[in-house]
Formats: sequence, structure tokens, C-alpha cells
Amino acid sequence: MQQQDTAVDFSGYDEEQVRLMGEMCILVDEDDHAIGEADKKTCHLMENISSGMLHRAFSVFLFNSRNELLLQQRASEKITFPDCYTNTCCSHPLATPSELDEAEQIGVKRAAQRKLEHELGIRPEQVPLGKFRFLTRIHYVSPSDGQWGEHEIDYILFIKAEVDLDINPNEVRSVKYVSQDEMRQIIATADETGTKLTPWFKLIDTNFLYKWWDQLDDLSACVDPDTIHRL
Ligand code: DMA
Ligand code: MN
Repeated sequence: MQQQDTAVDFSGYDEEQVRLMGEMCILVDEDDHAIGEADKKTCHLMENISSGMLHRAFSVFLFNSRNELLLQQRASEKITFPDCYTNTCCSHPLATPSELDEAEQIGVKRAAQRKLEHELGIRPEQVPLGKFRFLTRIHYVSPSDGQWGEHEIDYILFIKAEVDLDINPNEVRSVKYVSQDEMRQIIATADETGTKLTPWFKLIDTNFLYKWWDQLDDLSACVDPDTIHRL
């Protein structure tokens, strides 16, 4: 695989988001075997994605006791997919021993707990590792703009928990709990209301979300750990 160390002109981007581009992500092959590491900048440049570079990610869907989903609108400062509405929290497990640990997807769950606190101010004790349900993996590719994009194997994590929020405005512009009906309405009217949605959230919404959501109180039939869905 070609790994480019491209000089990127970060002028005009948010300083904190540029700093986070130095985080080390986990490179994987198409079967999700960890094969190396690369910084977040390298992983998200379309020129590397075009030559096949793929990394590991997670998407958390957090529901309250009324089975409403917590949506977030990404901050304008985000370098990829700014201002888009999406699921509760997404990011990448880092190339550290604790987040590389694949036993019971514990590394990905640790990363999820870390980012729920970083983005939304949710204290780790409100989202204990044992409460996350890993459902399945999704492999997708999606450009953000000409220069940046995503190419990931995305671990889907569901969690039902009552949480206190203290949102980080550098990450999150707004949040909102929605019922299934409200979610369907947001999606159906997105074009006319000018609501931008992230591509991975649209894919999950179209292919899986409602059948999983219907079974929130017993997800066992939704758990499919061995499949990597190619969307
Ligand atoms: C990346 O999310 C992960 C997925 C599933 C797209 P992100 O761009 O929100 O990551 P981060 O919060 O680390 O910038
Ligand atoms: Mn990514």
C-alpha cells in the first residue's frame, strides 16, 4: 500500500482540530486485521484512500430510557463533515495497547467511552464498558470534500443510558433526542430543510437503524460480530 506523507496546508482550519489530526489511528485490511498505524491526517486524505488505505472506527448510538436516540450536529470547526447531523458519537480507536485490544471489542468500547466524554461531557461511569452492545461492522468509503474523506471499518455500538451532557463546542454544535418518528421525518425532509447528514449515518439509517431500534430492549438477534457489511 502506498502511504503518502503529504504536506497539507492547514491554514484556515481550527487549531484544535488540526492538533487532533496527529492522533494515531489503526490501519486495517479489508478483513479488519490490524496491519499498522497512521495519523488521522494521513488516514483521511482522499489521495491515500484512493490507493486503498483503510482504518478502524466506531459509531455510538446512545438511547435514553424512553428509547430516544441522541443525535449530534457536528461543529463547524470539524475538518471532515462540518455541521452535519449524525449519530451520538463517532471516532477512531487509537493505536495504543488499550484501544488495540480486540477481546470482546474492548478497545473500541474504551475509545467510545473516551470520546463520549471528550465530545459530549458524558462521565465514564454513566457509560460503563459493559453496557455497550457491539452489533456489527460496516465497511464504507465516502468523500467529504475534494481533499478529505472517510474509508473505514466502522464498529456499531449501541448503548441505553441516562446521561448528563456538557457539550464540547469545538466538536459538537448541537444535540437533540429524537423518537423513531422524528428521525424518519428528519431524514425524509432533509433536502427541503437543508439538513446535512453524514454519509455513514445515512447508510446505517437506510440499511439497519430501525430494525435495530425496534429491538433495543433485547438486541441479541441484532448481534452479528463476524460479518463486515460492505456498503
Ligand atoms: C470518525 O468520526 C468515525 C466515523 C465512524 C466516521 P469523526 O470524524 O467524528 O472523528 P473524530 O471525532 O475523532 O474527529
Ligand atoms: Mn475516519
